[in-house]
Amino acid sequence: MRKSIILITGVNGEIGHGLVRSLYNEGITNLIGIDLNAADDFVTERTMDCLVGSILDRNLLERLNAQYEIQAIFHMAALLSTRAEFSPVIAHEVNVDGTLNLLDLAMEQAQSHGKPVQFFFPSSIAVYGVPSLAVKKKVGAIREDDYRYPQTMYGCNKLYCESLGDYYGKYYKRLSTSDSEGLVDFRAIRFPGIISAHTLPAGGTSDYAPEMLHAAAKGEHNDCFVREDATIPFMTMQDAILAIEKLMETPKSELTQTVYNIKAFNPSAGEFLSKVKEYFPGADVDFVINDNRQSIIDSWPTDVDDEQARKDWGWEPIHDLDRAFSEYLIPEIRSRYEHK
Ligand code: AKB
Repeated sequence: MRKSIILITGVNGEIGHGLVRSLYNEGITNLIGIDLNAADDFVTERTMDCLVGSILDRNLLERLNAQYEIQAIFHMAALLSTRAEFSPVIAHEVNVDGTLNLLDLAMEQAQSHGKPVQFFFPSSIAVYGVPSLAVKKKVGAIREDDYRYPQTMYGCNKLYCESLGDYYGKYYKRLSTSDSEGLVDFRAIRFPGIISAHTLPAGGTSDYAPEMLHAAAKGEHNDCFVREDATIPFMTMQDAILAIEKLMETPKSELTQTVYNIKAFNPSAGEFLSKVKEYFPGADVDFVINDNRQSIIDSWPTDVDDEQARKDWGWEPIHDLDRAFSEYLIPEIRSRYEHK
């Protein structure tokens, strides 16, 4: 009998860490991780096994396929938006081909054990592209179907993979005689920028907010690469994990979409800095604008409409901006750096 497991790709990354922390605390012990880098002690102590390797390595995925019965895949591995702009072809390989490999693994597994495999895909506000700052200011909270004109390789990859997931879930090989509908139970959330108290992001464009906060907590200088009025939605890592778990627990019959917006708060970079200064009055931050990264932020919406997530699966964030700082970021970040 193959052992039943839950697979997390990109397990050593920010959301991977958050997921491992939360699933382990809930008593889930059959987690298998994959990451390009060896997992750190936090992750290895909370997982059954962590494989070092690439999601592009079909032999590695084939070994997983043979060895385990996969119940669910949380596919977190990706090259984020800033990094992807430096290596668009590699980004496409990792973000699209890698996702295709995992969707295929999910389908093979579901066909072999005869039960649907749940597949979680973290999409992003990067799928949106608003044409100008004037439009960005005017449109306010945008719905899932609006402004899907991504201006980054990462955004293009995420948008396309949402469609791939839909294809695997609903239309896979529709000309064949065997019925595969529903075997891959694909669900996706378009995340805003995520702020964790425990980890720092790498290679994203929303990184300016968490970088500012962590630098202040460490007493270090920070150059913020966007203007003070730059505004996109954010949420805490705790809320991001809550959302993933809530969406994945919801019976499929209650979901009217495969892809959902969610949001929590959307301060400008200047408002975020003011909040940081309430707790770290000495925060040493200069606004040193990187025009290229700024233009990516300008193409992302100020706000998103998450009405459908609220209706279908009861989405509601724990943290608004004030509570994010007072209840999560500040207590945890202080204890993190005090213990270093
Ligand atoms: C990035 O900045 O690339 C990500 C995202 C918004 O998806 N954090």
